This record gives sequence, C-alpha cells and structure tokens, in this order.
Amino acid sequence: MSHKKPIEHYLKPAGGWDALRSSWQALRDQQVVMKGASTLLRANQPRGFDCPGCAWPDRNPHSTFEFCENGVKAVANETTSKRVTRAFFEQHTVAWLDQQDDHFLEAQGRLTEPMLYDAASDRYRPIAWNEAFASIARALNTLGSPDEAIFYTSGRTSNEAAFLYQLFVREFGTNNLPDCSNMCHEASGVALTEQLGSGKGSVTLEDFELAQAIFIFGQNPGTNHPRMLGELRSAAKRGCRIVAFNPLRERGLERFANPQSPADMLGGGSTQLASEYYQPRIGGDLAVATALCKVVIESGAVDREFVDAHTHGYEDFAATVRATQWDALERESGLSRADLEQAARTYLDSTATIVCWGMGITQHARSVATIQMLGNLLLLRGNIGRPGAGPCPVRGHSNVQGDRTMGIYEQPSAIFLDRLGAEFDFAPPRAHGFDTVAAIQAMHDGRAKVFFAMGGNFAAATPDTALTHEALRRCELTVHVSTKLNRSHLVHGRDALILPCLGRTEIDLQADGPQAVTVEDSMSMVHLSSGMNPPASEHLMSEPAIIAHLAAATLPGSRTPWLELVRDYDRIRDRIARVIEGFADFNVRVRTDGGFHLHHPGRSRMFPTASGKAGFFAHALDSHRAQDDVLQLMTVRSHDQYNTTVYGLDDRYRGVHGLRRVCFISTADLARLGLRDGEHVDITSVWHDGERTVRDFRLVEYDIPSGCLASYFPETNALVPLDHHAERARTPASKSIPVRLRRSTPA
Ligand SMILES: Nc1nc2c(c(=O)[nH]1)N[C@H]1C(S)=C(S)[C@@H](COP(=O)(O)OP(=O)(O)OC[C@H]3O[C@@H](n4cnc5c(=O)[nH]c(N)nc54)[C@H](O)[C@@H]3O)O[C@H]1N2
Ligand SMILES: Nc1nc2c(c(=O)[nH]1)N[C@H]1C(S)=C(S)[C@@H](COP(=O)(O)OP(=O)(O)OC[C@H]3O[C@@H](n4cnc5c(=O)[nH]c(N)nc54)[C@H](O)[C@@H]3O)O[C@H]1N2
Ligand SMILES: [Mo]
Repeated sequence: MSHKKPIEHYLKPAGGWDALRSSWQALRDQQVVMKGASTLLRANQPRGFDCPGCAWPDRNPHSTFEFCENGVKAVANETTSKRVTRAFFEQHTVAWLDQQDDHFLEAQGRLTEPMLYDAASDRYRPIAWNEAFASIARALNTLGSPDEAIFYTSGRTSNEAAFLYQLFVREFGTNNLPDCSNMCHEASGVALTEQLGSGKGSVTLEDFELAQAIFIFGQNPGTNHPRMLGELRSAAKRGCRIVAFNPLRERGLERFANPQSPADMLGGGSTQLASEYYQPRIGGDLAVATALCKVVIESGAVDREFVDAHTHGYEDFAATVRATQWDALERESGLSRADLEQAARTYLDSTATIVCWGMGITQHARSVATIQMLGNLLLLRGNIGRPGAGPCPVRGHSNVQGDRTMGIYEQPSAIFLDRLGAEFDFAPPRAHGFDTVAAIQAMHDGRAKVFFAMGGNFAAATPDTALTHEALRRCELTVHVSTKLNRSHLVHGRDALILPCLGRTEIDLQADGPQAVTVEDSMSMVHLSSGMNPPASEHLMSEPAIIAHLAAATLPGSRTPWLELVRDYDRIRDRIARVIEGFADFNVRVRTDGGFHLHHPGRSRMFPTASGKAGFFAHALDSHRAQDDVLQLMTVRSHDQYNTTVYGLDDRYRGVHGLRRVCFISTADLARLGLRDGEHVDITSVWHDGERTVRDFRLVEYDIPSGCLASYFPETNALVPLDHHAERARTPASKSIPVRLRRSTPA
C-alpha cells in the first residue's frame, strides 16, 4: 500500500533510489526475491533470455546485467511464485472474474494447465492438451472458408514461433494475421516503406554515440524504454543536444539519475536530458515537422548533393512547404514561431541527427503524414546513411519487429508467399487478410467465427470496448495462448480455450534437448534467448510446440513435418534461413558474438522504393477548428503497467499514487470549464455514430497545453471509435479522441 497522498508532484530525477526501491517491491510482491534476482542477472546476456519488457537493444552483451526498473517488473511478474490452478477456476465463475479489474487478474499468477469453458457452470474446466488440439482442429475444419478464422499475434512471440504460426495459418488457407503492430507502429511501417523502401529504423546504438542531436517526438522512455535513458545520459554528457516534443512534461525526458552509477546514487548526481523541451498540441507534430522543414529550406541549408543523388520529389515538396504560412504552423502546432525556429536552429547546427518517435506520433489520424514529414526533415540534410543519424521508430514489444520479419502480416508480399510456398510445397492464399480493425468488424458482422490469439490481450488492448466485446462474444470459438489470466479469457466465444505456455525465462525442453529461441530488437539485432528457470507448471507447452501440435491435428494432408521441426529449433531456423531474406546461415551467425544485425539498405544510402530513390512527400496541414467544450484526449501508459497488464496503481513520475482513473488537465481548461483539481468527471467521446462514456475520473491539474487531456489505457479504450484510425495504416487513433467532460454525479 502506498503511504503517499494520491497526487504529489515528483521533483526528483527519473531513475535513482526510487527505481531500485520499486524494483525490490516488485520482486517482493511476486514472492520471488532470490529467484527473481538470479533470473535478472541473466537478462539480456549472451547466454540468458531476452528481457520480455521492451524492444530497446542491449548495450553490450558481455557486460553484467543492465538495470531497468520496468524490466524487473516484467520479469518478476513472469517468474512469480503465484499460480492460477484448476481449483481457482473451480472456485470462481467467469461472470465473477469478469467483474474484477485488470490488476486483480494479473495478480493471480501464472496459468498452469489447458482449460475449456463450460457454459452450464460458467466455469473453466481442465482439458487434456490432445483434446484441446482436436477440438480446435474440428472447429477450424468445419468453417465455410478458412477466411472465417482470425489468428492474432502479440509481440512477445519468438521468431521461431512466429514463423511456424504464419506457416500454419497460410497452409490452413488464410492471411488473417492481425497483430499488435496494427495498433502500434503500423504507421511507421507504412510511411517509411513508401519513403525509404524499408519499414524499419536505420540507426543502431553506435549511432547514439555519434549523434550531435537527438529529437524525440511522442515517446516516454522513462517509463516505456528505461534503458534508453542510459543512452540519452551518455549523449547529453558529451554535449549532444536532446530535443523533446511532448504535450506533457515527462520527468523521464527531463532528468535522470542512473541506478548503475555510484556517483549518481551515492553522490546524489543526475543528468539533465532534454536541452530543449517543447509542448505542442496533441496531434500538432505534423505542423512542427513542417515548420522545421520550412526553416531548413528557406535558410538555404538543404544538402543539395544528397537530395540530387538520392531523392525524388524535392521541388514539389519544397514549393508546398514554402507556401505554408507561419500563422497556420503556429495554430496547428500550438507552438510559437520563435520556439519552432529555435528547434530548427538546433537541427541545423547538428551534422548528425537522430529522430526518435513513439506512440504519440503513430496513434493519430495523420500519423503516416507526420512520420513522412519527419522523414522529409531527415532527408533535407542527408541525415540517413551517415554515422550518428537516421530515423528511429522505437518499437514496443520485445519481438514485435521480429514477428513482422517472420511473416506475421495480413498483407504479405507476393515474393514472400512464393518463397514460403516453394519451401513447404503448398500454394499460399494470395488475398490479403484482416488487420486488427477489420478483424473486429468481421467478428461483429459474423464474417469471422473463430478467434485464435498467440499471446496478448485482444479484448483489452483494442478500441471501442463495447463493440469489440460483442464481436468476441459472437464467435463460435475463442482460443488464447497465454502466460497470465487476462480480460480476453473472460470475454469469450460460445466455446473457449486457454492454452498456457512457457515464458521467456523458462527452460524449453523438447525431444532433442533444451531449446533457445531468437528475437529481433528495435534496431534489427537478432540474437538468442534461452530461459533457465524450471517451468511454472509441468503442463506448460512452448509456443512452437503448441503450434506444431495444432497444425498436425488440423492439417492431416500437410507436407510440413511439424513435430520433427520442433524437436530441435535449429530445424526451424534452417527453414527460416531459406525463406526470409537476410537470414542465410542463421544457426551459425546467431551463435557468434551476441547475434547479428539485419542490414538496413538506408545505411548505405540504398532506397529500394518504386523509383529506387528516397522520396519527399508533401502533406497539407489539418485545419483545426477549436470547439469550446471539445478537448483532445490521449491515452497513455502509467509507470506501473505493461500495456493491458496492470502491475500496480502508481504512476510515480507523474505523481499519481494508488489510482488509475485520472484525467490530466491544464489549469486554463479547469478555469474555463468551471472545474476543480480533484473533482471527478465523466468523459464522453463525440463521434458521428454517437457518444461513448467512461465514468468517474479524478481531474489532476497538470502541465499540459490547454485543449489537451491525458488518461490511461485500457480504461479509456471504450472511448475510441473503431473507425477513428490512421489514414492508410489504420492504427487506432487512441492519442486524439475528441471528448467532453461532465462533473460526475455521485452514484
Ligand atoms: N513499462 C512499460 N514498457 C513498455 C510498455 C508498457 O506498457 N510499459 N509498452 C511497450 C509498447 S507495446 C510500446 S508501443 C511502447 C510505448 O512507448 P511510448 O511510445 O512511450 O507510449 P505511451 O505511453 O503511449 O506514450 C506516448 C508519449 O507520447 C506523448 N504524446 C501523446 N500524444 C502526442 C502527440 O500528439 N504529440 C507528441 N509529440 N507527443 C504525444 C505522451 O504524452 C507520452 O509521453 O512501450 C513499450 N514498453
Ligand atoms: N487506448 C490505447 N490502446 C492501445 C494503446 C494505447 O497507447 N492506447 N497501445 C497499443 C499498443 S502500442 C499495443 S502493442 C497493444 C498491445 O496489445 P497486446 O500485445 O495484445 O496486449 P498486452 O497487454 O501486451 O498482452 C498481455 C498478455 O500477454 C500474455 N503474455 C505475456 N507474455 C507472454 C508470452 O511470452 N507468451 C504468450 N503466449 N503470452 C504472453 C499475458 O497473458 C498477458 O496478459 O495495445 C494497443 N492499445
Ligand atoms: Mo506497442
């Protein structure tokens, strides 16, 4: 329990003793102090496991453990000594469990055996693995078409599991492979593929050592990528400028005390991170990036040599930018011309600049345009394919990038399908499948009837909660491969199964011995991960083994030797090496020197786009019509959650303790709307198809621009209409929800 007041501003640097204290607390809460501590020493080590926290790369695979508070929480929650047993399910109906909050569900511990929903008693009952596979196979094989099944993936799934999974799904006959990326960095992939010919970031950690400026848009690394703060600290110490754009003042972008530095910890030292901190309006970044481009172009600072040799579209783009007026740029960005010019000067003074971005950029209607404008900014000065420079979309889940590389994608290329079909001797389906938004629509309209999830928490992570829950409940069958109990097990189809699997930290023993898997981080480094703890239960299976058994049960005519492949994962990797570009000699290269880097063509100034060059893209600004009582709400993560997994009820750096239903609001808006700090409000989103409301959020006066609000997800997902998503990328626009506030009436 927290002894703190619910709201108390946090004035200390991020990190420091509080980070150590909170890590220790996480280990104690999960009753795993000794086991957890020894497990942590193996996180991100050459012969250890890849931290299931985030996708930020490892600094040095040979150094001792890299401390990260939120990595500790992720590991503690996986290695927990608590268990969800058959007795637990016997005791509680699903209806009762569904009334509990996400924090309660997560806190029950690890799942231990396969369970099947029994409607008569409204309870989950144990089922043998073979019967579970047979019943899923039956449901799949009696569908009218393979396209009536949906196969979701979350981003913790290993490369080996992801590769087998997409193969199984395509042999079954569909490309319905939505994934968490559809809600995350999809816009980055769409924007960068068109602009640079690769959807991934081009920088590596070495570039962070060489950059003269690092621009960070819409990202909160202090909470979501704490190991990035170590890089920013070193950069700041050697004089690199760090420029942050964020409507909220985030503690983790301002100042950091490194828990691994004796001087910081014992000497009370800390480092200022952001040298400039700008607070644009929510969704104002397209205007910010356009303004920076305008200054570069109009001050004659364009790198003509690079532009002429490597790009197309400059003249049209430059004409559009020149024609954009400063009053529009100021109005749409929410920043003054003086501020925008100052940021542009910093950009011009640097000969090597990295641009990082996160969900504050991708989860908007105009996210693809915004990312391409950031790309334009880099191209203007040749800031790609140069040491210390390039785009850096900071990915979320630890293997979300690898899953895409392995073919988890509803819009596979013809070349990829050709190679897959040739290697496994089958004809892959060609029609593109459902992304996350389309999958929800299809289940809702009855066009899809089976929902299968490899990890994640679809019911809670997705937008438009009421509609999505109804969509899941209309399914004939829902299946979840999971480590922990979550909402998606409780919002289920007519039939439902929970298949419990091994986590990253556990020994994966197959017929030929213990196995390692591989992952790809946000900077395209591929490396091995092997667990060392005994499994949480003797009944758990690995993800690859679950897929192989399911495939063998579902596809009797398949020519793929499913069960042979999972005896030894080297066999899977040999197949990956033959199908996926860049993976030649996979088994050898992944065992040398902490893994290997997948080449990014942009690093050598190759741009495999349609034209063979990098592209400038012009994008008009929105015209923002201020409506007095409509505000923009962004839904963000607290410091004590991992997406839908709620570890605790504090958000230390934002000064919130013991509650999650909060709404950050500016002093000006409080006054304007006649509301007070500490009052409770209902939040209603206003959309063409009607209103959606969540109730009883405590207002917290905060340093945020007028017209902007922030709350946590998943509590606020009910407010995001399913059709409110990014142009082209279809990422739900969960960072710009138009809402009204009304004082709550006491129940
Ligand atoms: N501990 C922990 N680690 C995580 C996760 C977690 O939940 N917990 N989640 C993982 C995943 S899947 C992901 S994708 C990443 C997410 O990591 P982030 O991208 O940092 O995600 P958010 O918490 O959603 O925060 C987005 C930031 O964008 C800002 N923002 C919102 N709207 C705008 C805008 O319009 N403009 C600008 N400039 N800024 C804006 C918000 O104030 C916030 O600081 O983290 C990964 N790592
Ligand atoms: N409003 C709003 N909505 C959002 C976002 C937002 O910022 N705002 N962010 C979006 C983003 S960026 C993302 S990535 C999605 C996240 O969406 P998901 O990836 O679907 O959700 P998670 O909460 O990460 O999934 C947590 C569950 O994964 C399971 N799990 C954990 N480890 C493993 C494992 O090793 N194997 C298996 N099989 N299961 C495991 C556990 O059962 C746990 O309950 O949410 C999106 N939704
Ligand atoms: Mo994400």
